[in-house]
Amino acid sequence: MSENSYKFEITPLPYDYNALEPYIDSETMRIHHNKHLQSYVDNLNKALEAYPSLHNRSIEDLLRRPLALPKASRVAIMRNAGGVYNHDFFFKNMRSGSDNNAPEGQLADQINIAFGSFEAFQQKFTDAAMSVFGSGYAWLIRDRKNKLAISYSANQETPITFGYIPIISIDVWEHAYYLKHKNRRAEYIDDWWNVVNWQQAAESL
Ligand code: MN3
Repeated sequence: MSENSYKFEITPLPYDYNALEPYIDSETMRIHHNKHLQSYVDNLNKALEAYPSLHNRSIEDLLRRPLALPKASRVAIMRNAGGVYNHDFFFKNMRSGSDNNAPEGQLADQINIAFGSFEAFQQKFTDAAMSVFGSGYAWLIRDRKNKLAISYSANQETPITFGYIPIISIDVWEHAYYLKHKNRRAEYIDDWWNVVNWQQAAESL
C-alpha cells in the first residue's frame, strides 16, 4: 500500500502487466489491477469519508476489528478494505513464471511437515481453490496455534479478520481468469502454480 491509512491509494504492481505471461495474460492483469482494485480503493475511501476517527487506521487494523467499525457502514468498509488487502496480497504474491516453481528452505520444510510433501500440499490447496463456490480465495495460512493450514474465504473476507497470518493466496473470482481461461478454473490454478512468488511467501513466515 502506498498510503496505509485514509486516503488509500492503489499500490502499483511490483512487475509489468505482461510479466506473468504466458500463465496469466497482460489484459487480465491490467483490468484486474486498474479497474477491479481501483474500485475497491475508491469505494473504501468513500465508505470511510464520513468517519474522521477512522482516518488514521491501517487497513489491517480496520480488518482485524470489525466490531469497532460503525454499524451503518461496517459491511461497506469490510468488503472494500478486504478487496484492497486481498488484491495487494495476491498481486505481490506472484512473479514471472518458472519451471519447477517451489518453496525452499524453512517454508519448504514446514510445508513437508504439515502436509507430507509439496505435491500433497499442492493437491490439497488446488482442491480448496476448486471448492470455493462462486467468488473468493484459497489461502495458505498460519493459524492461531502457529500451524500451517489451508483455508478459503468467500467474496472479500480475509484471514486476518480471524487472526490468521496469510502466506500465499489465489484469487478465484472469475475476473481473475475469465479472459484467458474462460470457465476453466482448474487450468487457471494449474498456470498460477508457475507464478507463485515463494520468496515473498517465505517473508510472511
Ligand atoms: Mn480479484
